[in-house]
Order: sequence, then structure tokens, then C-alpha cells
Amino acid sequence: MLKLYGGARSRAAIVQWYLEELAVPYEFVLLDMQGGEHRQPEFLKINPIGKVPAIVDGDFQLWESGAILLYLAEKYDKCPTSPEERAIISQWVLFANATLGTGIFVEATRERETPRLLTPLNEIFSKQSFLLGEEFSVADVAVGSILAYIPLMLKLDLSAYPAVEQYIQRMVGRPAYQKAIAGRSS
Ligand SMILES: N[C@@H](CCC(=O)N[C@@H](CS)C(=O)NCC(=O)O)C(=O)O
Repeated sequence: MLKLYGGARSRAAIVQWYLEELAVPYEFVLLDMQGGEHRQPEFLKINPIGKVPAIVDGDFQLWESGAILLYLAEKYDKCPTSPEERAIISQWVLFANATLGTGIFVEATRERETPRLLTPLNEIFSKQSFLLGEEFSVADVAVGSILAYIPLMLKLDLSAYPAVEQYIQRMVGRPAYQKAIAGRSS
């Protein structure tokens, strides 16, 4: 069975959310991160960088949440076949981790970046339910998990972005999200 390594409150919950969406059986290996278990030789054999999430799927090991999401989408056939459509999915997953997350969570840039990031997202979500249109995809797990962390972790006023707020509600209301993230955030 696929093993997902994570901490009690860590980005492993993003991967767990997608595994729940896909209904793929997995074992969550909870590392004692306070105790530094992610820096011990046993875990460093899986991720030499010493960060979670990481997965072990048979003989295959992988780390970085975005890479894991894309791997799962490929493996469980949730990826479109054309290179252009696949690139759009990668674009959103990379955007979530490289641009959206840092823009919103790095305090020094938050004030400047938040309107730049949320205004276009608000426009997108006022026209369609999900990032790729009317169908939920791995892109929504990557971007939606970052957006849903805003009300959980930051006191940002999102009233200027009502479509983003509604999108967050749609993500949070999904049973797989509830199982993986809401259940872990308290
Ligand atoms: N970009 C990485 C970030 C990984 C990351 O920073 N994970 C944190 C937990 S959420 C971690 O392992 N921190 C432990 C440490 O830095 O010692 C990803 O998305 O997988």
C-alpha cells in the first residue's frame, strides 16, 4: 500500500486530500516532527532534504507535494492526454507552490501580492466553478489547499474577493477535504 509520510499539521494533508478524492488506499505514516523524526537517517533515505510530504509507492519514492500530486494524477489517469492540457495542470500546481503560497504566506510580500493574486483568481471563479472549468481536478487540490489555509491561518479580509470565498467554501465542503485537512487543522 502507498505510504504517505507527514507531520501532524503539515503539507502532507494536501496529498492526503487528493488521495481521498481518488479513493486510493494509503497508509499515513505520522512522523514526530517536534522530535525531529524527519531528520533521522530512516526518513532521509526517503527524502534527503528532510521535509514532508513524501511517499513510498512500491519501490518508488517521491517528495515535494506538487510533484506527488502530479504523479498521482498521472498514475490514476486524471490527466488529459494532450501536452498542452497537461502543461496547464502543471502550471496551476507550480503556481500554487511557487507563487500563490509564497505571495500570501510570506509576510513581507503579503500586502503587495494578495490583490495581485486574488483579483484574477476571483475573476476566474466568478465565471467557472473550478480552475479547469466545471470539473474538479488536481489543480484545485494544489491551489484550493493554499486558498483554504487563508481563513485557517491568516486573518485576511477576503470580502473583496467573493468568488474566491465561495470557491474556498466549495473546497472545504468536499468530504475528502474534510477527512484529510479539516480533521487535522485543530
Ligand atoms: N515545497 C515543499 C515544502 C515542504 C515543507 O517545507 N514541509 C515542511 C512541513 S509542512 C517540513 O517538512 N518542515 C520540516 C523542516 O523544515 O525541518 C512541499 O510542498 O512539499
